[in-house]
This record gives sequence, structure tokens and C-alpha cells, in this order.
Amino acid sequence: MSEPQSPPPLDPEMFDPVEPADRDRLARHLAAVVGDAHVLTDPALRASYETDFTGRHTGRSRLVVRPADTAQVARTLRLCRDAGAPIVPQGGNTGLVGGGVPTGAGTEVVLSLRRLNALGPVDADARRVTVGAGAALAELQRHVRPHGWDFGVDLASRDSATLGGMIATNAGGERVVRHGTTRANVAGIEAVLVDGSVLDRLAGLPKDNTGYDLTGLLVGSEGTLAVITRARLRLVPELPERVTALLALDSLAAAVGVLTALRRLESLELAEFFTADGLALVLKHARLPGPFRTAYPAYLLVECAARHDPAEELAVLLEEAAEVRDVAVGRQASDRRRLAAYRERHTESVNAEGIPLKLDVTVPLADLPRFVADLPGLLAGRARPYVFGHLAEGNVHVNLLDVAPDDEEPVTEAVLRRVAEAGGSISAEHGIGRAKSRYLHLTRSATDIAVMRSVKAAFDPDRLLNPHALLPLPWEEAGR
Ligand code: 2HG
Ligand code: ZN
Repeated sequence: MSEPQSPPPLDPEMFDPVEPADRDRLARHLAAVVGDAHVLTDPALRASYETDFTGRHTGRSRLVVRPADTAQVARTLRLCRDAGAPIVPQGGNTGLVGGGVPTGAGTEVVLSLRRLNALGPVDADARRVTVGAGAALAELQRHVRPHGWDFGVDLASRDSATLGGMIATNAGGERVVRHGTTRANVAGIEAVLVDGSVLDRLAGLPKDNTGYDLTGLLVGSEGTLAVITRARLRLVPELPERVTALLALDSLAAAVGVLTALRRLESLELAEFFTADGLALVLKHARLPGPFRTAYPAYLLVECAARHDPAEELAVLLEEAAEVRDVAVGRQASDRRRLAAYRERHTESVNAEGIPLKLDVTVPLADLPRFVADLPGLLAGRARPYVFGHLAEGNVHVNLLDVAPDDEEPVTEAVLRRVAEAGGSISAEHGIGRAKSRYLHLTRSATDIAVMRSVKAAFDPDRLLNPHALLPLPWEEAGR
């Protein structure tokens, strides 16, 4: 095996430098398909597509193209493939692992799906709705809720996160405890392959045993296999009666204990944890009043939803839970939103302190309190940690501030190795993107990765679709 090398800024073998004449030719051809206004070559216009929400993952694209429909996406892909131009598909640009932004090479075309935002009629008979990849989650919620239906996945970034991006990353979010991840809520997909052909699995029949599940394969494929253009989504009944409670606890172990009891409630829809440090940061940056008179080491935000008011069953259960030190309850929508804000505003509050190193991981639930307690030792003063997340799935969002550039890799490796040793996953819900591809081997076996490589080669033999995301690059493998 060759000696470990440090990653070069761009892979010289993969991409030829782009001659200005070629750059112009591709832009001109694309403009003929999508219109001049939707091919962005000016650096100022491209900028917001080239940096992620945290500012950590940033790059430079060859151009940004914004097709309006599936046919335009198909023609765009064909033109890019003929020009040998790598493509980075992008939705609402709310990803946190650099999977939707270009590298620094200036060779990639950012393919924004945001204009594919049509929402089809709510099909109550089938409990389905067909949506464009570029529709934002909040737009879908506003579309289906008046009809008495809801989408089973919800996220703090609902106003910007697009459904195509959520599908491409198999987003999880806050309601997985009840409805599963995005994968469980997608019935069918339409996607464009790198050669411009359209893969139509949109029917999403409830029963259809005709071979490989191509829809399931594309969910979570992070734009590396095809470009998702439309999806047929499952709907769940919109439940009118809701109660939210913020529980104050002495420890995360106590939070796990209370969750075990809460899981007996069919109405349980949300179980989110955070700690005293994170709450202090939220109070500071979001300028919110504290939820309790004193601070507690750990907090659990729970929500129950049902046809009939679930407040009583939640209250009975909480009265029996000796671990609960204090409770704040919200029944009205405004009170429930106020309580949820203590958890949902963590991301922006961490961002307000600096550019975080984000490690979204799963650890087996029983190990979660010990994992969090071990973090300071693992970090050895190299970072200021904030942890919060989705307790029921053991999903911890490890947010690290003040990490020196030289410490980023050793710190990431130390945390992810600890996760792997615990039998967890190095990505719970944000995906692998560019940030974690070199660590994929920690929780996926060599056989897994070989199969994934074969799948990638079958869909995208020239490695043009999101080439820096998900699968480790050759130099990353050589460096192990
Ligand atoms: C959340 O659960 C998101 O709020 C973002 O997944 C997590 O900011 C993060 O690390
Ligand atoms: Zn999350």
C-alpha cells in the first residue's frame, strides 16, 4: 500500500482544466435550454450556491444552472456529460456535510433543483401527494395540512430544506420516533440519469414486487447516482390535538429512563434532548427567557399528538416518572412553538459563536450518556462541545467550536472511532457528503463499500455525479 498522502486541493486526473472557450460554450448551450437568467456565471450570483449554511464547506463552481422541469434537467445532464463537466445537485443548501456545494476546483456545475417546486393535488384515496424536488418542506406542509394530511418528516430547517434534498440525504429530523426517516415516507421517485434518460418509478404502488427497489436505492444516495426531480410521498393524518412538554432532568441517563416510559404512549411524536450548556447558548443568542427558574444538567422536549387530547395520558406518565425535576407544558400552538424553540434554535446559536465542526452520529441508546460523558476526555481540550439531538434514535449532534485547523482531523477521527467502537454510525441523518467520506470505512465494511462502488459505476461510470461526495476518493483510500 502506498504511503499516506495529504489530499490535494483537486484531483488532477479526474478533471481537465476548463478552458475559457469551453466554459463559455457549455454556458451558452445550457442557456439555450434553461434561459440566460438561469445560468449563473457571475461570481457574485454564484456565491450563495457555493457555501453551505455554516460557512464550513465552501468552494467555487464552473457555473450554476437552474432548470425548471424534468425535461430541462435531462437536457442539462446530457450537455454536462458531453462536456465532461462534473455536477453537484443542490436543493435548499441546508446540508451540513458539504454534499451540495462544489469543491474549490472551479470545475463543477451546481445543478439547482429549486425551481422544480410544483406541488400536485392531495390524493386522499391513495394517501399520497406528488411533489417537485425543489419544493420546500414548509411549502408541502402548508399544501397538505388544510386537507387533514401531513408529511411524516419534520425538520428545524423546514422553510429552506427541499424535498429533493431531504430524499437525497434520507433526512431524519424530529418525528422519526413515530414515522421513521424520509425513506419510510417516500413511495416513488422520478430521477434523471447522467445520460439524460428519465427513471420513472413515480407510481409508488403500495404493492409492487417487480425486482430491485430503485426508489429505495436512490433515497440517501446523495446525488451520486441520479438527480431526483419528483417524488410521490406518503401522507399521514394531521393530528389535531397536541401537547408539548419540556422536562428538566439531572442527567442524560435520566432522560433515557423517562424515554423508555414514554415509548408506551402511541401518541409520542417527538423526544429531543439538549443540555445546560446548549440551552445557555440558545438563551444568549436567541434572547429567550429561561424555561425554568434554575438550570438543570439535561432537558427532554417531548410532544404527543392524537385525535383526542393526549395531555392527560402524558401527565399521568410524567407524574410516575421520578426522574423529572420540573416540567413546562404547552397546549396552544404559540406555547408549543416557544418550548420547541429551546431545542430548534441550537443550530443557529452554535453558528452565532463560530464555524462549528459538526459530527452527526448514532450511538446505541444505552451507551449515549457514557458517550457524551466521554467526550471531554476524547477532545482533551481541543474543542468546546455542544451536544443535542434526537434521543429515541440515539442521534447525537456533536457540535464542536474553537477547533484549531490542525486538530480538525484528529478530533473527528477520535469521536468517530469512539462511535464505531460503540456499534454506532458515523452519520445518523446528515449523510456522508464530502466531510465524512474518508471515514466511511469506520462503520461500513470493505464488502459494503465494494458493492456501493459497483452500484455507483453502474449508474455513473464516468463519476460525474457529485464525485466528491459519499464514496472515499482514491487518495483517501490510499491514505488509510
Ligand atoms: C437538528 O436536529 C439538525 O436540529 C441540525 O439536524 C443539527 O446543527 C446540527 O448539528
Ligand atoms: Zn437533527
